Amino acid sequence: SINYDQIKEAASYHPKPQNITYTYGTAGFRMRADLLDSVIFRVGILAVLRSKKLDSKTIGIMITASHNPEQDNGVKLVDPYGEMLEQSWENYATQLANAQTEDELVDVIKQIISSNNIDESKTANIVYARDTRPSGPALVSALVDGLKSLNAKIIDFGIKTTPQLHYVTRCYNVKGTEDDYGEPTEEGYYKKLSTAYRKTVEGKQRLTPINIDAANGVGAPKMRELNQYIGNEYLESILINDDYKTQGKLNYQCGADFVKTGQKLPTGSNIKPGDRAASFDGDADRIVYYYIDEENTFKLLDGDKIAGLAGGFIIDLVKTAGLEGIDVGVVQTAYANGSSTTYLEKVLNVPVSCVPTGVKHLHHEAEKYDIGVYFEANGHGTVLFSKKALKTIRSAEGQTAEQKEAIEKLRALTDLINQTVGDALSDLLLVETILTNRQWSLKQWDQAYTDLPNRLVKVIVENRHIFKTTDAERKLLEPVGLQEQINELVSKYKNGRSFVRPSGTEDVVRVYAEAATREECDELAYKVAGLVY
Ligand code: NG1
Ligand code: ZN
Repeated sequence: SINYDQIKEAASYHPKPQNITYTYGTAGFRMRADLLDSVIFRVGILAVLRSKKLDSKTIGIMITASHNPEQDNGVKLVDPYGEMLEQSWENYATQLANAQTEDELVDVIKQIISSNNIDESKTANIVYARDTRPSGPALVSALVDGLKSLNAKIIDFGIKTTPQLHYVTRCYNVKGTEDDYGEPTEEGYYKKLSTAYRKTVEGKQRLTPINIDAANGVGAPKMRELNQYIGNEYLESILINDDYKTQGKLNYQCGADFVKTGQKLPTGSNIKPGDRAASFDGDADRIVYYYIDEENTFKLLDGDKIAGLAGGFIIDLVKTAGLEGIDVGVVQTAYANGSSTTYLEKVLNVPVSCVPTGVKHLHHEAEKYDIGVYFEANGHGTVLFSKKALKTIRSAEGQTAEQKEAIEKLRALTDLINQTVGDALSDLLLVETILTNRQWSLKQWDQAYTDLPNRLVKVIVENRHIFKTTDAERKLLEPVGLQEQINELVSKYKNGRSFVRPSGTEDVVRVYAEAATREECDELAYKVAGLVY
């Protein structure tokens, strides 16, 4: 069982800095790496308690700060099936991180144990990974000190993408059961995805090369590796911004967040009209596509476009396969472009739910459908197949050749798609599969609908916590009266929509606006920002 002196001794090497309050937010802890040593040590402790609480199930820990600048880092816990840490435990993370002294730390640990009836004698199993950030190794050693202070059984999964860590965590926990998810190894991941990909494109004409901006992050070596398993005859990719070894380059003027936010090409890209391109973010859990048209205009195919593409393809397959009992739904956030929602509801005729920002909200909502497609506009998303859907797809036989083929494709998709979390590599293969099957260019895909001009601005305010939202963050409850002022502004614009919410990852308030034209949209965004400021 637990040796508290051992914990105190280990903790004394990882003291909490004075005058700082940590918060476990939508993306775990995330900030300048030099402030994270004590936090990571304590996250190790929390993971051990979580594993003990869940009967020794393996808990995952990912050290990354995604698309943030290179000097930042972060950490988050992954629950046994690859989901984000259960929300009620986020508080414990925050309490552990903020315990000032070793004695306080021990008190918090004891409280967590007693309020959850944790059996101290249970073994704790942990798997961890990190991205390519230079601060990674030092933070890993703080983590290991935390894990060892509670005698956990530890697996070092090395440098990986965030979705690979989610994948392996699930694999460990369901191995040999009816929910088996594949081999709990990096190789198992590549084999599963590549085999499924080859099945879905077999016999189809290969598309032109896909230019991939890997944000100079971990996605670069991992995409290379994956492509070797797939084979060039099935997928031709050209990597740029693949220098993950030179300091200062990670996410710098490149990557999915840079492209989506700036609505422009990443540094180093020299694509021409007709070329196909995509960007990953720094830990390869987001992807956006783009091209330039004949007029040399930059055209973005973001998470909303991917949701439309994937939703449409899956609905067609389900219909063709004759699996009428399976319902398909799409989950979005308030940041989804209004045109995408209209397209999904009116053209594809799928139910669309809107939930608050943050993957855990999207994920849980998507679980309510037999097949739930969820994407954030920024390119983070995936598709979930319920147990019922999996069973139906696996056991269906089909009468005609057409039905059989559709069933085979659906089956392959359940392996191709990383259902634990949004995954740039897996999502790239999903998009490539659909475009190959449809023989569509990016322009043809883009023609489904035209995005309404939109603008996202950050406003720095004295205290963002006074902003309280409702209706999936689309309306403000507080400060009282502000929503009425926003409504009045919005009503003056054709196709106008705007909302205000406090960020969960940065100390800012975000203002989003869309309207019929670029000028009107920008004007609306700045006027609403003016109300907030
Ligand atoms: P916040 O900072 O709460 O807006 C941002 C993204 C989310 C999500 C999280 C986690 C936008 C507008 N917000 O959240 O979509 O990705 O970070 O990384 O893109
Ligand atoms: Zn990311």
